[in-house]
Amino acid sequence: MNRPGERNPNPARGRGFRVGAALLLALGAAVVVGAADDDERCSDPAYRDAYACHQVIVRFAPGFDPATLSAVEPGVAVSLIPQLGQAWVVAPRESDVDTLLVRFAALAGVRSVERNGEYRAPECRQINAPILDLSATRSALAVQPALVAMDAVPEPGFGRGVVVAVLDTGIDRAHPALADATVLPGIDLVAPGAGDATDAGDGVDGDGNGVVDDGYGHGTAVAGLIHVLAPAAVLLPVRVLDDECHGTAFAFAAGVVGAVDAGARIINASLGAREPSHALRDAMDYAAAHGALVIAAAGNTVADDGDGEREQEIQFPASHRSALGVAAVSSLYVAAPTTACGRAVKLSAPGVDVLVPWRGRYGLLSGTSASSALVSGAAAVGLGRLPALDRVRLVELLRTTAIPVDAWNPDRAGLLGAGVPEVAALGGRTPRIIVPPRPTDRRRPEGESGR
Ligand SMILES: [Ca+2]
Ligand SMILES: [Ca+2]
Repeated sequence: MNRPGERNPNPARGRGFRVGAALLLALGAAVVVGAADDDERCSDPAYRDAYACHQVIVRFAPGFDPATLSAVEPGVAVSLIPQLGQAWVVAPRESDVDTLLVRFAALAGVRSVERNGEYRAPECRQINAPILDLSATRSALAVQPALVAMDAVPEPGFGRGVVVAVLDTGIDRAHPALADATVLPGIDLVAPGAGDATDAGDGVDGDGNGVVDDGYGHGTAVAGLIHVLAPAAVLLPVRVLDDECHGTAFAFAAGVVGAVDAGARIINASLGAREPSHALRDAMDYAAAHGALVIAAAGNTVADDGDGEREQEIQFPASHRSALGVAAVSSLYVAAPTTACGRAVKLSAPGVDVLVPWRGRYGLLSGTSASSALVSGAAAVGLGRLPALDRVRLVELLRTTAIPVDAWNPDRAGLLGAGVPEVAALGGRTPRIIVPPRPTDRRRPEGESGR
């Protein structure tokens, strides 16, 4: 797929919680009058936190000629995801995006239009980067409390034959923790054309939040956790987040499609957005239809809803019905204070002070990104042993063998999924942590097919 070299024309992007993002979603032909200057809207940090400025996604039906989009507005750059029937339109700065949305939506063959949403790793929303642990070594990764909690004693052959895509900031292949890992060249959707999915910072505070390269290292940390559990799994880096942890719905959708087409059976998404988008639902449906399982961080979002109650929303795509959404618990199975949780969560995994590869060394990462990565590693162990499992049966295996955690979390019973993956069981070994039978797990979620 081709895409413009142009990045977000407004580099000064802010941070902060998304407010009212839902109101701006799903713009259609009947919505929005008044030509608000897009630059003005983009000066609002809450807006920039939800959407990439001057960018639109158009979903179209088969037979639609994307060249029509360029004809509507001179100067737009159009990139395509042909598999999904989606176009990414980057408008010139002077374009009025509201009007553009209305005009695109009116074209014959256009199914829907939307602004291109922002995606991030949840840790980057909070700027709780890992704490560097200078004393840690590579061998400590495999014997840390998080792995003990998962009953994981990694074996060199675990995960053999399984391609795990890491949708993130890229992977630093040179990190000692990945020295024996098979890492494919990968897909770069941040700087397309460069073909470089390496995780690296540029030394520039690209989003102007006062932290230089706040995203750099995240993908390597995630990849390191997958690799330590499933050393024989093949890692596919898909760079959808830049070194300031910013990504977009379109890049994410393209990343999912690219990962599926490259043969990934497991797609780790330690990232998300508050609001779903049509573009991303298409991508999730594509992954499900091709038998790939998207394992996603539930999110670390904790917001005060005004009356002192904490509201913890599950981010998208973890909330999607075909995804395996993962919440964070401690290595003693107690829910992490900042984890999002809820009925849409299917599993939990350690996500408090998890030792990860971090910027050439090692660090302690807290957040559902770590939890998602550990579940992806566990899933690779199960799939490596039982490659004939389809997506739904793999989830079923992970859930039925999981170590239940509700007893440690009476106030969140039913909100942390089936519990923490039992890696020994997934690898065909005798579990050391005995799991009681869970008859209710035999029911499949509504709407799931047998693929
Ligand atoms: Ca920054
Ligand atoms: Ca940077």
